[in-house]
Amino acid sequence: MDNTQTPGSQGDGETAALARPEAKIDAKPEAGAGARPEAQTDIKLLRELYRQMLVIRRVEEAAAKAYAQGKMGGFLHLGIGQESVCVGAIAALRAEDYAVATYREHGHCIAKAGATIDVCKGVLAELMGKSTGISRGLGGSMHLFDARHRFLGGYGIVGGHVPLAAGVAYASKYRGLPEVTLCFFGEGSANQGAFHEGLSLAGLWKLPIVLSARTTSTRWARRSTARWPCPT
Ligand SMILES: Cc1ncc(C[n+]2csc(CCOP(=O)(O)OP(=O)(O)O)c2C)c(N)n1
Ligand SMILES: [Mg+2]
Repeated sequence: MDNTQTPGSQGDGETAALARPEAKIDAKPEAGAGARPEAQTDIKLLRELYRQMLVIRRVEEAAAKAYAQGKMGGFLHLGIGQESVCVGAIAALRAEDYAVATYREHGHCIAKAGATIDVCKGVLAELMGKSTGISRGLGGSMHLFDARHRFLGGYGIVGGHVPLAAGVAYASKYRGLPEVTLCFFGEGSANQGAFHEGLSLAGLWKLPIVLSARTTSTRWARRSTARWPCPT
């Protein structure tokens, strides 16, 4: 039996999506949004990208509603308005490539899996802390993880995920595998030492990593100009 499969994962979609706790990162990745090397900027592709953006928007709207109703514990950091960033960038990946994101990662997780109904259910279940969630209900909003589609988090420590992504890229290079790691970060990451260490290692070792910066001047905390010595 393929070790990416679990007893429930070959049957109906609902069980299949959620039954992935044993998934191994080394296992053959499932085809998701990134699995389209032949993709061209044609109307079919644009329609698919728009569909994915819409799916992410609807999931986050549903999450916001559930959060307001007290159905979710902890924090809920939405990426409404930024759907195109994750969908567009992840569309350039292949299934074997990795994506690593920040704590505002719902869209990235959904896009890496191709915005299927299964991944949406897994994400929403995770936000509600259910054992059927994509991280078995142990993570919640900031800790989505989907090894099966090579989405490796979801991290709450701002900037701390950059060296982790560099480590993933290092592993690919060390093993001689033609994989790329796409690491998303917000401008807030640039305040963290780990961010600079990660970039330094990536540059020194010429790692197969792509860093995608997203400036959101007024999101979680104060405007970035209040935290930065120069405008972003
Ligand atoms: C190391 C660390 N310091 C502080 C925080 C508190 N914190 C949570 S979100 C945030 C702002 C992050 O800004 P950015 O990375 O640009 O993400 P955005 O909210 O704009 O998407 C901060 C400072 C944290 N989570 N981790
Ligand atoms: Mg920001």
